[in-house]
Amino acid sequence: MPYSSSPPQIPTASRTPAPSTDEATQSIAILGLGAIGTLMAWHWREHVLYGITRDNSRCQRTLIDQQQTAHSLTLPTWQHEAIDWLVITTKASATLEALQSVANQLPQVQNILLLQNGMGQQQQVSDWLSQQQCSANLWAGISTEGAYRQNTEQVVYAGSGDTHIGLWQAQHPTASIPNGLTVVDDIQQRIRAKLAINAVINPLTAVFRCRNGELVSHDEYRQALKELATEVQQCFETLQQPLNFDLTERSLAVAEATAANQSSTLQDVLHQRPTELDYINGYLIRQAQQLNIELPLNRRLLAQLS
Ligand code: NAD
Ligand code: KPL
Repeated sequence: MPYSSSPPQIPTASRTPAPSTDEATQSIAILGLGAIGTLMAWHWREHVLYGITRDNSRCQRTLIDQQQTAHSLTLPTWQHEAIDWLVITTKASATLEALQSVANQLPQVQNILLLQNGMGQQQQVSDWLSQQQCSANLWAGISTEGAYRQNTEQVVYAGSGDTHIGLWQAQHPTASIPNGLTVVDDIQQRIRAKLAINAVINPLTAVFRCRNGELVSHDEYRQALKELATEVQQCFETLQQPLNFDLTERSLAVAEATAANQSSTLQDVLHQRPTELDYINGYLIRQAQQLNIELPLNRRLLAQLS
């Protein structure tokens, strides 16, 4: 049983830079024990783990793996222990508030990783950390893993994928990296590429209440996809951050490859939860606005889904 119910002692050695190897035991606190947070806790079950919930309640979760086996996870609450990684897996909009809720403990943190979709929250956090003169390294990551919450405590591992992380500001990483994460030196470009695809597929599937594949097979939806992808592609060019692929083709390919999926935005809408579109299309609208550029299709979709 890899988890203990009382906080384990952190060996002093974990505070000094360790060689970059998957085998090194890390101390990791997870802030946001929803679908992805619980899945990562399970991947990292051999490390020293802590959880953080809104009400400081015990972090008791069950992960149902792809063989339908249920794994019970109990993470002690992170208090003032020194940790190698603070990993934030809240929705994008909750990021800064969640981090601020542990502001007093940040001197104990070596690395902060934001593992989320969307953009805007990373720079908000980076600016706030600078104001606080916090010395922790800020990392950002994106994942193609799939998990969903069956209820507050049960998470289902729906599909395995890759998780890439990189330092938010270009520096040389010196940290030891937990298993399952691949370090890249172009994380901002990768996040932008994912955001571009999400900006096309997610609002359209939510507005049309359709599965991803229907954006390809249904003529009217495919036309809407082409028009939105063109607007998003041009937006990135105007921002002088051109995508290095054709967004219409890539969006059609991703929609086809994930044909049976309900996008995360459609799931949020169907469950009457707030969507992350303000950190996807909303982010693009705000960036474009700074250059006096309008994104009418993005704006209309956002208004329809608000
Ligand atoms: P989720 O809603 O299941 O989990 C978020 C968790 O954060 C919830 O348990 C919530 O209670 C908690 N939280 C919010 N504010 C908090 C606070 N202040 N303190 C402590 N806990 C707090 O969401 P999710 O599906 O896990 O998604 C998280 C992020 O990961 C999103 O950006 C999403 O787009 C991204 N993502 C999810 C998946 C997936 O398959 N679920 C895949 C890739 C990326
Ligand atoms: O990331 C996704 C999401 O649903 O948020 C896609 C790629 C659209 C797959 O469903």
